Amino acid sequence: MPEGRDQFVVEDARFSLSVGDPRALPPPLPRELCVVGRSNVGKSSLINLLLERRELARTARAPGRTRLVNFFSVRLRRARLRPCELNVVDLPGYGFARLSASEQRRVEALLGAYLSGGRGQGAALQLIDCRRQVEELDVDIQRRLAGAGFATVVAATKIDKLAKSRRVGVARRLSAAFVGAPVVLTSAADRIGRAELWSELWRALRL
Ligand SMILES: Nc1nc2c(ncn2[C@@H]2O[C@H](COP(=O)(O)OP(=O)(O)OP(=O)(O)O)[C@@H](O)[C@H]2O)c(=O)[nH]1
Ligand SMILES: [Mg+2]
Repeated sequence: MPEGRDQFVVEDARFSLSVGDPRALPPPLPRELCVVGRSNVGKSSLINLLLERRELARTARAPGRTRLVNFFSVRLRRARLRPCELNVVDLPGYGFARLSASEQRRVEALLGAYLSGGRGQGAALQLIDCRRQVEELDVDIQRRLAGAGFATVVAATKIDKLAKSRRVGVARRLSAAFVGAPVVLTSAADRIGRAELWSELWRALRL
C-alpha cells in the first residue's frame, strides 16, 4: 500500500496541555503514547507525520526548543474499526548541551517525573537518528522505560539522509541495541514508515 494512503486515519488531533513543572503533570491518561529521544532527533516532525498535521507539534531548526511536556488528544481509526482516543505526549529532548545548568536540571526533573510517574500502562516511541550511534543517554532512557513498564517501539529517524543500500544496516544495528523492541525506519521528510509505525504502536498500546 503506498505511503500516506494507509489504513490508519487520524480523525481528530488537537493540542491539549503543556506542562513545565514536574508537579503539574496530570495523572496517567488513557492510552498514553510518549515520544522520547535526544534533542533534535525529529520527535515533533515524526509526531506531525503520524498525526498528518503539518505543524501541530512544533518543529524547530534550533535544537532544544521543546522543553515542555506537550499533550495531544487524538482520535485514531484503523480501517473500519471503531475509532479510539489516544493521548500522544511530546517529551522534552534529552542530551542538549547548550542549555544552562539550571535549565538542564529542570528538563531532567520533568523527564524523570514523567518516566517514573506510574504511566507504564502506556507505550513509548523512542527515536534514534539513523546516522548516530546509540549512546549512553539513549540506553539509560531505554532502561528507564522498560523499568517503568512501557512497551517500547524504536524509530530510526531521518532515514532519507542515508542511501538505500545502508538502511538495512541501521535496522540491524538498532535491533541489536534494543533487544525485543520493534524497529521501524522512518523519514518525516519523505513520509516513510508511517503505516508500519502505527501498526507497531497499535500493538504496543494493546488497541
Ligand atoms: N532530513 C530530515 N530532516 C528532518 C527529519 N525530521 C526532522 N528533521 C529536521 O530535524 C530538525 C529537528 O526536528 P524536530 O522535529 O524539531 O526535532 P525534535 O526532536 O522535536 O527537537 P527538540 O524538540 O528541539 O528536541 C529540524 O530541522 C527538522 O526539519 C527527516 O525525516 N528528515
Ligand atoms: Mg520537538
